[in-house]
Amino acid sequence: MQVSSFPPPALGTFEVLGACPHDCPDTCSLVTSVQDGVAIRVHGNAAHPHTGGVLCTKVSRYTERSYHPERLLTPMKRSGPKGSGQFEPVSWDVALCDIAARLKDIAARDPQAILPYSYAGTMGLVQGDGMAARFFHRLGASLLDRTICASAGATALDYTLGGKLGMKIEFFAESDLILIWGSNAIASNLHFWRHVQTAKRGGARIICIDPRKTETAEKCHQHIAPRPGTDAALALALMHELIRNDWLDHDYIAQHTLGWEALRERALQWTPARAAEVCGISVAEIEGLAREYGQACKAGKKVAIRLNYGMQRTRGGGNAVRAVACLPALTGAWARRAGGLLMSNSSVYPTNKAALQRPDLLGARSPRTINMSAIGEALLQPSSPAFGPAVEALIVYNSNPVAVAPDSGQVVQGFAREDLFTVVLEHFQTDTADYADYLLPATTQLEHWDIHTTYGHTDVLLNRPAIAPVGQARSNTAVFRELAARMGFTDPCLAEDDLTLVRQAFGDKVSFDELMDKGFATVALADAPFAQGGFPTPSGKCEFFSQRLADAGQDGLPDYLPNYETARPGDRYPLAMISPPARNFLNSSFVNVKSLRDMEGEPLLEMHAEDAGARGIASGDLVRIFNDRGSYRCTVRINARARLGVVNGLGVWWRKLGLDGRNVNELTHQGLTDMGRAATFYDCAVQVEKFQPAP
Ligand SMILES: Nc1nc2c(c(=O)[nH]1)N[C@H]1C(S)=C(S)[C@@H](COP(=O)(O)OP(=O)(O)OC[C@H]3O[C@@H](n4cnc5c(=O)[nH]c(N)nc54)[C@H](O)[C@@H]3O)O[C@H]1N2
Ligand SMILES: Nc1nc2c(c(=O)[nH]1)N[C@H]1C(S)=C(S)[C@@H](COP(=O)(O)OP(=O)(O)OC[C@H]3O[C@@H](n4cnc5c(=O)[nH]c(N)nc54)[C@H](O)[C@@H]3O)O[C@H]1N2
Ligand code: SF4
Ligand SMILES: [Mo]
Repeated sequence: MQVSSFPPPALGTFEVLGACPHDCPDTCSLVTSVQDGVAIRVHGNAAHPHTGGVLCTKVSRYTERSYHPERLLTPMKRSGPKGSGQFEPVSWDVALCDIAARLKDIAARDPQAILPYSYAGTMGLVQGDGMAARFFHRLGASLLDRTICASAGATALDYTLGGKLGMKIEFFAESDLILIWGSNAIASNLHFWRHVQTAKRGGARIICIDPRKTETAEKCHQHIAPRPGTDAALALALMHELIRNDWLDHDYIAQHTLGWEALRERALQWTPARAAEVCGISVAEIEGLAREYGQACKAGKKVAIRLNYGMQRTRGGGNAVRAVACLPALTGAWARRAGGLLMSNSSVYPTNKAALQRPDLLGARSPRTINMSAIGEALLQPSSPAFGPAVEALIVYNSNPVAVAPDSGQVVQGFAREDLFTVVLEHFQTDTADYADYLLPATTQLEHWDIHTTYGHTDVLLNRPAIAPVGQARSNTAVFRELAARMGFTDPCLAEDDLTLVRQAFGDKVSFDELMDKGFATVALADAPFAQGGFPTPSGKCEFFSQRLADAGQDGLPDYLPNYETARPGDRYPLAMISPPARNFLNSSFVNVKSLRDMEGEPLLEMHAEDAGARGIASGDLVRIFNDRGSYRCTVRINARARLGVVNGLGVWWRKLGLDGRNVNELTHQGLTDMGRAATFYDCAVQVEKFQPAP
C-alpha cells in the first residue's frame, strides 16, 4: 500500500515514495517500506524510468545509515577544547537561544562576519538553500560562492553552449560511438552505465578517456589515459585531425557556430605530436581517436560524448570543457538525438530560485562573497579593508569541509580558531562536527519533505517523509525557522512550512499533483536540442570564440593551460595525484557506515609498478605521501589502474577514520580554476616514500 498522508500512520505496513538526496547525477526515485513507523527497507522505484528499480549499493543501505548507532540524537554543546569532539547534550531551547544571541551580537557589528557553509549533503531545494538562504539573506551574512564541485565546467558550458544543456541521457542507449570523458560512470553515474550497456549490445563502440583505468575504463573497448589536466591539448589535437582530414560538417559550422576561423588557426597549432607530448599518450592514440570520431560523424553515425566533472578539477578545467564542447559542433554530431554531448542538463529546470531563496530580503545590502574552495584562507584572514571583517561565526550544514575542502592544513587551522563560533547541523559527528561549538542533530531524507532537480536526467522528484524524525533531530528548515524567530525576524516567509516551499520551487510549472501521485514529473526538453542550432548564447550559436570571455580579459578561444603543479620526472614532487571518489562512499558521506567502509577496506593509493619499483615500494606497503603542504599515510596498491607518473588517492575518507588522522586533502591546494572559481583537486604534485615508523 502506498500512503499519501503526512505524517504517515504510526501502525501498519506501507510504502512511501521519495528521492535520493545525494550529490549524484542519477537522483533515483526511492521507495521506503515502513512497518509500524520504522523504515525497514529502501529500494529503487521500478516505475521511474531513470531508476529502473535499481539503486547503488550505498543507498540500498539507507536504513543502516538512518538508524546508525552513532546518529546524532540531541543538540550538543562543546564541553572540551576546540576540536576535541567533546560535547554535552543540551535542550533545543538552550542551544537555539544561545546561538541566536551570539549571532545577534556579531550581526550588530557586521553581519558579514557570519558565514554559512553548505554544499550538497542533500541536493534538495528545500533542505538545501531554501529556508537557510532566506535566513542568511535576512541577516545580511556573507554569501558563499558554491564552487567546490562543478562551477568550472558549468561556466565553460555556459560560455560555449549557453547553459548546462545537452543530450538526454537515455538517448546514449541508441548511440554508435560513445566517448566517456572524465567520468567513472560505474562508480558515480551508475544509471548512465545501463544506457552504455544497451548501446554496446547494439554494436556501439565505447572509448574511455581517464588518467585512471577505472572500473568503467576496463569495460570499454578502448581506454586512453592522458595526464591529469591535459584534456584541452587532446581535444585541440583532435580538432587538428578533423580539419586536416576534413571530417567536418561545414554547413553546421557556417550556420550554427561563432569563431570558426580563429579556432581553426588555434587547432592547427596542435599537431598530434605536440599534444602527445603534453598528454603523455601516443600519437597513434590521438590519430586513432580522431579517425574514429571524425569518420563516424562524417558517415552520419550517432556519436556522443559523456563529459563529466572529473576533467574540470584542474587549473585549465574550464578551457578543457570548452575545447571538448566544441567537437560536436565541428562535426555536426548534434544533428541526431543520440549524438552530441552531455555534461549536465540542469539549466532546463524552471526553478523559481527567487521565491525559494528570497534574495530580496537583502534589501539594499550587498554582502561580500566568500569562495568555499578557499575556506582555509578565508578563515585565516584578519579584518582588512579589502577582505572586510574576519569571519567570526560559521554555520555549516549539508557539508563536511574539514574532510572535503582542499588544503586541510589551513582548513583545520581555521576551524581550530578559539575565537571562531561554529555551529554544525549534521547526522553524524564528522571531522567538521568535531570543531563545533554547537552540534545540532539533523533529519535524514527519510524524515523530511523535499523537492529535487538533478544533473543527470531531466525529471523533478518529490521526497516525502517516511518516518518521524529519529531522536530529537530537526530538519535544516526547522532550525532556520526557529533561529529566525529567536533573532526577532518577523518576515512571514521565514515561518513558512516545508510543503509551502516545496510548492514554491516550481509554482505551476511542474504539476504538484503528478509529483504527489508518481513521485516524479518530467521537464520538457527537445530530443535533439541543437540539431538546428538555437544555442542560448548571446550570438545564438555555439561559441568557439566567446566575446564574454574576451571582455573579461581572458582568451576568447579554448586553449590548453598547464596545471599549477605539472609533476614531471626530476621535479621535487614528480608524481601527479588525483583523488577521485571511491565507489562505496559519496564524497565523505557513508565513510562511517561500516558495511560500506569494509568494502573499501582502508585508504588506498594506487601506483604504477614502475613508479613503485623506483622507490622500493611493494604492494601493501604503508607509504607516506607528501608535498610542501603536508603528508598523509595510507596503504599502496600497485595495479594497472594507475598510469605511469600518476597516483590515485581514492577519496574522501573521514580524517579520523584514516590511518593517521588525515586524508588526501592534506595535499591538495586552494588554487582556483580558469573559469568558475572552482577547486582544483586533481591538480596536485606529490612525492611518495615507504613509511618508516619512528624507531
Ligand atoms: N560512488 C560515488 N558516486 C559519486 C560520488 C562519490 O563520491 N562516490 N560523488 C558525486 C559527486 S559530488 C560528483 S561531482 C560526481 C563526480 O563524478 P564525475 O563527474 O564522474 O567526476 P569524478 O568522479 O571527479 O571524476 C571522474 C573521472 O575523471 C577522472 N579524471 C581525473 N582527472 C582527470 C583529467 O584531468 N582528465 C580526464 N579526462 N579525467 C580525469 C577520474 O580518474 C575519474 O575516474 O559523482 C557523484 N557520484
Ligand atoms: N580530494 C578530493 N576532495 C573532494 C572531491 C574529490 O574528488 N577529491 N570531491 C569534491 C566534490 S565534487 C564535492 S561535491 C565535495 C562534497 O563535499 P560535501 O558537500 O561536503 O559532501 P559530503 O562529504 O558528502 O558531506 C555532506 C555532509 O552533509 C550531511 N548531510 C546530508 N544530508 C543532510 C541534511 O539534510 N541536513 C544536514 N544538516 N546535513 C546533511 C552528511 O551527513 C555529510 O556529512 O567534496 C569535494 N572534495
Ligand atoms: S547515490 Fe546515485 S545511484 Fe545511488 S541511489 Fe542515489 S541517485 Fe541513485
Ligand atoms: Mo561534486
